[in-house]
Amino acid sequence: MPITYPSPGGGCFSVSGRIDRNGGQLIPKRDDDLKTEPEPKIAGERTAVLLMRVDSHWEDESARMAELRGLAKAAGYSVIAEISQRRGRDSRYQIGKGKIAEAVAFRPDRLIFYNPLSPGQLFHISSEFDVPPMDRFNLILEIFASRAQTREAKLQVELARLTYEAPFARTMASLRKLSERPGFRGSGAYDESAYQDIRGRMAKIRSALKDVEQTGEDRRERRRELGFDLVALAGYTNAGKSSLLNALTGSAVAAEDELFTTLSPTTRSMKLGGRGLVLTDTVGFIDDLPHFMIKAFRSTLSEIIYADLILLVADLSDPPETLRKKLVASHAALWECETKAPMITVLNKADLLSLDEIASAIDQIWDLAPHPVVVSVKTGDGFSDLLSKIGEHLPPWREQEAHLPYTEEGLDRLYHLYSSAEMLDVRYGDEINVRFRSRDKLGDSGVGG
Ligand SMILES: Nc1nc2c(ncn2[C@@H]2O[C@H](COP(=O)(O)OP(=O)(O)OP(=O)(O)O)[C@@H](O)[C@H]2O)c(=O)[nH]1
Ligand SMILES: [Mg+2]
Repeated sequence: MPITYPSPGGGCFSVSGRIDRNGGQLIPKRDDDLKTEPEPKIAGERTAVLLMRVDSHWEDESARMAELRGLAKAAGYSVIAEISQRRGRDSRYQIGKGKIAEAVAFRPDRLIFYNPLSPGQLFHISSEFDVPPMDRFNLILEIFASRAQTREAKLQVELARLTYEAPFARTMASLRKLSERPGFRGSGAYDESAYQDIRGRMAKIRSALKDVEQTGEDRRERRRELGFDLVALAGYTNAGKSSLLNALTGSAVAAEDELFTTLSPTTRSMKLGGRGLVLTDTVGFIDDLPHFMIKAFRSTLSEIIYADLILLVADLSDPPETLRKKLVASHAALWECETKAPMITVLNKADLLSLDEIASAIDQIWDLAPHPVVVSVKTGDGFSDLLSKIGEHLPPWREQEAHLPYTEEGLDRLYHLYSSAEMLDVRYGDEINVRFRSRDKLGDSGVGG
């Protein structure tokens, strides 16, 4: 049962808000501001006001607001005002009720909260204001839903949405009942059955995704048997993962200055010193990614989980505090995925910094950046270092021997070795004696004879 929001505010015109970028506070409109003709809304354009309750220990509220703005943009909203307030959490409205009233006065189509909204808060805000609220997780889900193209991505998004909504469905239904019939407590059998429907659908999706995961596992196994090393690109959204994939493999995967451009894994191959690599680009990470989302995206993330090597891409041009936070978020996500592969940290976008700035940035994040390499995908700087580091960290190749019979099967194996291993010596006698170098897996799969 999807959460039902009240219908949007209905205003056809938006009045632009003025935002004080330093304090993040909304500046009240002056009279002369009001003289400006409101810009007509472009057909289909959705407007939003961003609301953020600033916790006392936060020092990076403007970076958090900037990211929320980026997410809103990626979801197709045009942000008309940003309102923040430093205060403790309000149990009914998350932020001060007066701030919500200020936001509603802009007549946006949506109120987007940075802070997570509990089912109770969602209910109270929805019932007292006529602009539907959503929080950051919901916004991320909306972006994912609009970009999901493959069956796998669609199933994952639905699973994440249902996991997110299940507790809401229960609470919203009973709160609605409470408000309709004062004195009536508890949800009835109907609400419980709707909740059970959600659980049932989630179980079905999980099982379908297990099949997808198995297919992925078989595909990775086949690639390894063909002698490919599997390299996964991971990292915070917008760090330049797809751009790096394009630069290394000469492809043209979509790379945009927008959050979550990539959702489904994209794979391209390349050669490195005689070895074949399969590079996979996947969905980016974001701060505070809830555990349920990582679980829902497990089949996509398994390209990272089971890789032979992970390239953790980071945007070195971010302010050091932001860069640290993004690296922490990336490591936390990788930790949740239980990755075991070695990792190289690709510090990208070096073209945007001076040499001094690069040195100072590295100084502040070295503990979060295993095996760092500074590159610029834009200029190609640092690529030779990156390629030699990749070579150093690939699974080792060892020298092996095979004795193949002169049969169709033996010749098939020989052909397979030529395409997947470095051939050192081939002698034709009573049988074909081959000396080659390859990763262990080839020997294990019986090709080694
Ligand atoms: N200046 C500069 N910009 C870069 C560099 N590498 C990537 N970019 C830009 O950074 C933005 C994001 O790049 P993407 O490759 O889409 O990043 P991503 O990590 O794949 O992002 P998502 O798929 O959205 O998670 C794009 O506008 C790129 O052109 C670089 O070395 N220098
Ligand atoms: Mg991408």
